[in-house]
Amino acid sequence: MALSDFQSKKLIHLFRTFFDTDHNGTIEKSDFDIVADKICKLRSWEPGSPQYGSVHQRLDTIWKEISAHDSDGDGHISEQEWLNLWADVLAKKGNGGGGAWIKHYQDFMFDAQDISGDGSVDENEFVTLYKCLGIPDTQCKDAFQKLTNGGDGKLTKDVFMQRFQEFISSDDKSAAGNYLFGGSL
Ligand SMILES: [Ca+2]
Ligand SMILES: [Ca+2]
Repeated sequence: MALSDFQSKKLIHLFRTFFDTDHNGTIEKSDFDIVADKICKLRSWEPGSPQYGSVHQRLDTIWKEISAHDSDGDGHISEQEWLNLWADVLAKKGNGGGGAWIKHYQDFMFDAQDISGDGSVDENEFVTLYKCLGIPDTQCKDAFQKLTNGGDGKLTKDVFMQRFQEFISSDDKSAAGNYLFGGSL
């Protein structure tokens, strides 16, 4: 199915902000290494620790799964390849589905946000991770307020998954999930 302009805009925001971390216009393995290093540094996980190994291994798996969509085989995912990937995902699976890598990415992002490991994400945890990944402070706080409909709540995994679906598939400009990746859209 064809993506709407609004869906494309959100997915390009995700591409540019969370995936193309070196901002060279394409996604490649080194972008994932940058994210892994940032998260390990934030959490003080040293090379050789199980947590360091796990972060790198999980992101490595996600990159391998995403790189299956590198249609021209140049080792990079371009913005067009990224949009084709999502059009394909949404066409095949409907609004409730996703490729294997999407589930892996959802689990990874939720775990990365849930710093205390209690199964839900509070504003401080959300802002801490997103700031580390380069989202401005006020934008992180604003996004968390939107995601939790007012902000004193916590983001549970169920709500996170619901917001993720809204982010990728909703054409409703007022959907809370539009803010999942900190975007001012
Ligand atoms: Ca890149
Ligand atoms: Ca490519």
